[in-house]
Amino acid sequence: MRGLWLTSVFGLVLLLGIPVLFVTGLLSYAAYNPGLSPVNDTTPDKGLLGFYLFSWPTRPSWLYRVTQGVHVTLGIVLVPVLLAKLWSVVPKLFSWPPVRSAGHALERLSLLTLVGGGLFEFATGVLNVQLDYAFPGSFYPLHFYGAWILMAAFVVHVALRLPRMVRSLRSRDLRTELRTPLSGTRPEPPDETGLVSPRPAAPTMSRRGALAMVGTGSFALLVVTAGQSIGGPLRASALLAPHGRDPGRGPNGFQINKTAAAAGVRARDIGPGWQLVVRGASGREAVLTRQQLLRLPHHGAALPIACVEGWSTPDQRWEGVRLTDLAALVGHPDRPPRVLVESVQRHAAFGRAVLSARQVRDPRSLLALRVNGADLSPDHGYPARIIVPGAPGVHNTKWVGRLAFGETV
Ligand SMILES: Nc1nc2c(c(=O)[nH]1)N[C@H]1C(S)=C(S)[C@@H](COP(=O)(O)O)O[C@H]1N2
Ligand SMILES: [Mo]
Repeated sequence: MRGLWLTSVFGLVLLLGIPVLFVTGLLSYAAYNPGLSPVNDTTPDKGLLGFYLFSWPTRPSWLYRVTQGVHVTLGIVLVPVLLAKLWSVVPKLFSWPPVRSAGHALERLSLLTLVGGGLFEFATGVLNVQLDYAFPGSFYPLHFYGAWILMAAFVVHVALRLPRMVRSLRSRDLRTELRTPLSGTRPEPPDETGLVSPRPAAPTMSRRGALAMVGTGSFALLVVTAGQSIGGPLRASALLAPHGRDPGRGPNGFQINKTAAAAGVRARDIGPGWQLVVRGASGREAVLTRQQLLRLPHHGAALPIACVEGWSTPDQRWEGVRLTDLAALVGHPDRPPRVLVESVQRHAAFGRAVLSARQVRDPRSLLALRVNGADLSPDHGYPARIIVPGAPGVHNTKWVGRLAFGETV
């Protein structure tokens, strides 16, 4: 079966899919607002590679749900295609002699980068989702730099191979191929690419069989993955969801990233003695108990939680105090600046975040005290948590202890 046509079909799918992964991945990094503060920057020393960064918008509120849902779902769905593509060119990877000329050496090097970079990006992405941040902190730079290296090799590869791919796709008719059973399957004529075996054995599978096998693999992965982002009844089929398929019932019955226990939040940190410290840029401070917070004007917002891991919740009905109202308490009556949010687990990996002025000023950005008509559960951030439209889940800090407007870290 091996030959340029089959390689080109898998190649075409990756040619369409990998740029989508690249763009949604870069968007994910932009969504962290890394330019705002080192607190947000999971990839320090990005240098020139951060040229495209922009302030992440708050509209539409499902923005990160979609970009990151697509990134993770598509990445997982493309795994069988990537493996099939590599299988289809395996003879080339071991061709002998390994280097014939300087030009050939360069080409081999770009292929090594392409294959290595591809395997690396897919492996780190899947491991990060499934092993619950297997490499805390270091995942982001690895995946980010790896993406740029992969894309450089990808662009070179496409530039070199696109004409050949187009020619080969035209050389066989897809519909005819899909009607050809095993008994009618013949090897492609040997060509200069060397993909076709010089002495092909009798086929054990048709080309349509190979396409069906890979397609079924991708479809199966889609079925066990997409539900974690789409939600509703589909969530039950999301067997690969890293945080379980059944988040329980009731107002707080939606996905939990880290439980209070897992985050090391102790009962006394969030008990009756809990207080919120709000600080303004001029140094003005307000200290509020939960009772006092509950007496401030309350507002509602229907917003999702969307995690970098690809899962998300449908809109939840949050209630709490507007960030603009809290800013007004400490000397920012209008146009409040950015805010540093610190949870009671201040020194933990996701215990702090800086929100942009644009995020603070959105009337739907809340310090939420209640969700779906009930108090927040400890695992969802009781006594109070941040909820910001359009932002990645990690910026929706739970167990908030301090808000410092205008503070730069
Ligand atoms: N203090 C604190 N807040 C946190 C986290 C954390 O580990 N500690 N995890 C964040 C991440 S990564 C996500 S996706 C959301 C998940 O919110 P949920 O568990 O209520 O769904 O909380 C965010 N807030
Ligand atoms: Mo997350």
